[in-house]
Amino acid sequence: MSASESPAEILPPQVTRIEESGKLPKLRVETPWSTAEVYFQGAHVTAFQEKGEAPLLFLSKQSQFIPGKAIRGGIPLIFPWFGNREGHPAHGFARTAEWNLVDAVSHADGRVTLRFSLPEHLSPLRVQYAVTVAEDLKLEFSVQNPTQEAQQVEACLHSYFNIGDIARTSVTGLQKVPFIDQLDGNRIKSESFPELRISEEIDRIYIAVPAVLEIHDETRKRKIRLETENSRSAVVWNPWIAKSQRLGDFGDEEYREMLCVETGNVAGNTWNLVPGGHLGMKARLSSFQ
Ligand code: TA6
Repeated sequence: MSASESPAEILPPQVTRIEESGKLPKLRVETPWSTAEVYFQGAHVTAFQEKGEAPLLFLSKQSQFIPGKAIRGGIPLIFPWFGNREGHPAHGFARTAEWNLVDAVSHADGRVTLRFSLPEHLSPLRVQYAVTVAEDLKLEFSVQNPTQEAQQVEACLHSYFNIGDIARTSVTGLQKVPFIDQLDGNRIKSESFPELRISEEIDRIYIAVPAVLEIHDETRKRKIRLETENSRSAVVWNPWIAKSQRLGDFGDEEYREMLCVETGNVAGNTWNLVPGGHLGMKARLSSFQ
């Protein structure tokens, strides 16, 4: 029985499994405030949209939805490493693995929670991920180390946000925060401006970030708020023109309508899980005018 047919799929009426031939199986969630979609591959949230609002997340029109290939957009789960690793998939294997659905719960107040677990044969660690859909999107990622050795891992919610125009977008909350500039020899620099604006390719790993970051989308007159717990890193990425053209699953012009602000614990903030240890991180994504 594949993970997407796990017995836990006694789904509440707000959750529908969609399995079209030749396509990756996914769950669609309807709440009084919003809709969402989550693929079993990677426990990958690909859509979240409040009723009457523009989608919160960006999903490339050229994403390929091929088993074993990361979906371009939404919220890829980066684990157990961030970045490239010789002979292994970039950003770890979690985002291309088929996760098990532990349960789908419709709460009395209308919220819906989907809980996923990484199949045990893929990692000696016990990894769980809960997605709660309401007027906002809550994500909780946790790792438990049942082994007798300490384990070092990186974990990151690689969130792609849908914006009206990158030229009229800024990120606040990063002023004075040091960052690793992945486009300049991984030099350590410091953010000097209260508002980060983007006019070229950007690929920065901010370290020791505050718990609240905001994306100001001037075109849509909306702010996207990221509220995190136990996430000391934030990665800001936009491929801009040249890299967009090199990416096979990303439109040449799509850099204009997306921005990655990824939250987690990577680079200098790698998690050290002692034997029997447990670590977790949370993110609440919301938007407001
Ligand atoms: O977001 C940071 C980053 O590491 C960038 O360097 C870029 O490679 C991006 O992730 C996307 O990576 P992917 O493996 O999904 O193409």
